Amino acid sequence: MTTKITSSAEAMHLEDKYGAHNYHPIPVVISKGKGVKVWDVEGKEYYDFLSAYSAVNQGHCHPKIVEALVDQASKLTLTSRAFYNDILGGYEKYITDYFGYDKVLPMNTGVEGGETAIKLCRKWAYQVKGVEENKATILFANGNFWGRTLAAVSSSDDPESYGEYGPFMPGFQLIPYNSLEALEKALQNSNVAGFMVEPIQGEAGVKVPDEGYLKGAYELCKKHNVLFIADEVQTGIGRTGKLLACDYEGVKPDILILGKALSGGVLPVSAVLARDEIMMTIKPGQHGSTYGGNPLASKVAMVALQVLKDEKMTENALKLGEVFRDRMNDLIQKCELVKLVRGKGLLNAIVINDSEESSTAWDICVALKENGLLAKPTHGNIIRFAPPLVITEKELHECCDIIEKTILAFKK
Ligand code: IF1
Repeated sequence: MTTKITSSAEAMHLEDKYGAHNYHPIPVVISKGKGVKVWDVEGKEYYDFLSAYSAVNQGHCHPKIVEALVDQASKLTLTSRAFYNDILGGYEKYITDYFGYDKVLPMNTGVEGGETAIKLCRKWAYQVKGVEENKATILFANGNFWGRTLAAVSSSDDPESYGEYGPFMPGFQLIPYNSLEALEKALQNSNVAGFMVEPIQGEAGVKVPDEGYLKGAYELCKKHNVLFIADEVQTGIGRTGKLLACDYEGVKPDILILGKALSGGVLPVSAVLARDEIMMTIKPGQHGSTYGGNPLASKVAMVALQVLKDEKMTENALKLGEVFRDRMNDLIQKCELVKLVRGKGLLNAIVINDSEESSTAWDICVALKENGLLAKPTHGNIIRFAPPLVITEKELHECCDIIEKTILAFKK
């Protein structure tokens, strides 16, 4: 028999007792979501300013996405790739047209997208670039985050991520983020096959590189015959006020990784997009996944991308991002506790004026929760604010009022 949860305390107790302790959640138990709002077990209403780490860009339980899910779920959910299905091809055409690539390789989670991109890049290095076998190097930036697999933690410089998980994957090299000099230096090695980078570093605390960095990095990669791989798992799908964050600099990645909001938060769907020269290096049997490209995910992803366009969510993120940062800059004038606000579109963070080790950012998030707004600290003293892109200007102002009131009243 399953347990029916009747209180938040009971739900938290069960997770604590029977679940691995690999997370430390804000103490709120969500049982319902709609658009920009969620409700806890007791019925208290909150604005969601995390959006499941930007997976719910289209808003919780978007009616058209849920309709597609339910409709397809009652017809066909999974065939594996041992057989064709009648949805996948249409989805592949749709998403490659949407983003302007020759081909897509469908996977499930964001980290699998990253793994796929690296495997593609290595194949390309050996077959097309002509790197000697087992010599290919992939460059990553310090502060990167692309998931939890052994390859992903092998490229991490955060001890929280990689500690005690060794031995690690060879052939990876870290360089400073936002430094074209460091990239150019690393590119002197002719075994470098790719540079994988987040256009804005999410986990590192919404770090926005200098204007011109992405374009410069792309051009350096071109000059040295190296693939520019963009991890847009968090920044993509309208979040930063453009369809892709790379669009700000007119950069078209050689390999593009998408995840999270590709399904509008309904189920794990990721995708790797590339041109034929790269994608065709992987032959039948050389990569795949049981669920990748399943008809349920394919249908959901098409609708999730369609509603983003139809409802102009990207444009809304661009416009309301300005409003949000203006409001936070006003707040900075009024209080000592907030040092700065940074971000693009509706991917923003405030930096709290305190040491990285203090619990201030966490305590502010708990106070925000009490006042009806959910957010989560990242890297010590930074709070990320990333509401669903369907938020209205009026709602955003209401949320900024909550943030302002909470922070002005905050006592350590
Ligand atoms: C956790 C952060 C966000 C990502 C980028 C790939 C992936 C992610 C740029 C992997 C995943 C997550 C996963 C989640 C926390 C989280 C996160 F706080 F760590 F930084 F979003 F901001 N590329 N990000 O941000 O995607 O395999 O998870 O689908 O691991 O606890 P995934």
